[in-house]
Amino acid sequence: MADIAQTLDFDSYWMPFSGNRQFKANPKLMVAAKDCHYTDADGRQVFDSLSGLWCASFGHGRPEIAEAIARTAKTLDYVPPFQYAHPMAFELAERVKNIVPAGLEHVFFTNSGSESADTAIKIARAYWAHRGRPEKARLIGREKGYHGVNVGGTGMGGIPGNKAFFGDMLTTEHLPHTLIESNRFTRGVPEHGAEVADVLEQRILEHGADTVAAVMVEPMSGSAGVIVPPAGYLKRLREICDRHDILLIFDEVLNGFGRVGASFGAELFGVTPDIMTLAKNLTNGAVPMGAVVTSDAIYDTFMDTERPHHAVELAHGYTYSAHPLACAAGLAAMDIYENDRMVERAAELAPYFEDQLHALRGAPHIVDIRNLGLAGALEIETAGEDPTYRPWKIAQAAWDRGMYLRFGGNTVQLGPPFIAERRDIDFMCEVLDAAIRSVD
Ligand code: PXG
Repeated sequence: MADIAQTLDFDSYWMPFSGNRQFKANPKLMVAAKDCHYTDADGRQVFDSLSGLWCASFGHGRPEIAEAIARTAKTLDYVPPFQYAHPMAFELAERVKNIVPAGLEHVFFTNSGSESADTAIKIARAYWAHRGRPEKARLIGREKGYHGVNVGGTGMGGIPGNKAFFGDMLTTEHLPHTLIESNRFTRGVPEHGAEVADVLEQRILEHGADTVAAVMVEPMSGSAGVIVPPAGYLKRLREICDRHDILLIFDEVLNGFGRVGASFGAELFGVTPDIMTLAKNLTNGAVPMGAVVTSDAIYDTFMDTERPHHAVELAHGYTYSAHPLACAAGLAAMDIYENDRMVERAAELAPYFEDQLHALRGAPHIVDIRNLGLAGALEIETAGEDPTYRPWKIAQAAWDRGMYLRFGGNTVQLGPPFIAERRDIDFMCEVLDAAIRSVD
């Protein structure tokens, strides 16, 4: 490490969502990745217990993806996505449409989960405007929700600290989260709490359904520390939205393509939203890409406009929407997803992951263990004033033991690659146990 670290100017790169000062005092540099492991700058093999940031779930360094990217870079580096296109954009859109639940039929490409969240919000509002109801503009999110960091997603997200730093991003309001004390240490889907959804109906009645555009939630909240929706909760949200003619948006950026042990949260919970946002596993993390998938009713509303034939139906898009390299990576990732039965692999490993994770109960400082599919979180008792301190310490201790561990808020989070073996899960839980026990 000393050699590489000494060649780098640590002050020029402002790292995102990072403790820049502590990183630079104790750098964690990765130089290669293959399957479930990173190689760090010291040449150590480091187990990737979060599939990157929940995005390289089919394993790192997939040659099919690398070859598709390289081939495309040589033949079609860039195509303007406004008014022009290339065949891979249509091919990937069709693949995605065929994978998501029936009823979601039209794919709009973005470059990230954050862009997908903002795009979904704009589509929802523009939909009501196209239908002659622009006053249906109010947006409802959920406490502890995470929809990325752009203006719309930050507003819709339910992280209280954001307001203090960034001010009002977008006027929104938030449903209560579904973390309930009596559900602590539940394996998988909690039994209690479907009625928390009823707050939505109260809010709609207070404001008038005529003023509400959409509700946006992650089926399973990831970043907040794997908050699994109680049985029946999402169905109730859907029923309330239907009763009041309000769009339901599922943010499946993190849930999607197998993480929850099914293809999507929508499939697992049997609830189809009007709009679904995607990113992460769509390209297995190899090239940035996101997507927003909508129902026929929404798409047709834009296409059936009375404006001239040549007019733009939705004044929204990015320079890099449907970028050829991203589409190439996405097509290769979708081949792997289907041919290597990624959902089945995640679902087969999930019960073992659940058993091993819950076997940590009894280790010090753990106040809750939550899991769904191949997502898990340990909630850590706060030491002193700062809930983030102990999780950070635990992650440092894991790093010293050869594992990359994600910490956020008062939790540490697990999202192993779907190609992991039982012995990888054993290693992960042994490191977790030792790391937790090493911390005061
Ligand atoms: N929506 C959801 C549900 C997400 O989880 C985003 C949107 C934003 O995606 P982009 O691609 O703009 O970052 C995310 C991102 C964590 C963690 O530790 C989760 C994310 C990102 C970083 C860390 O849980 N999710």
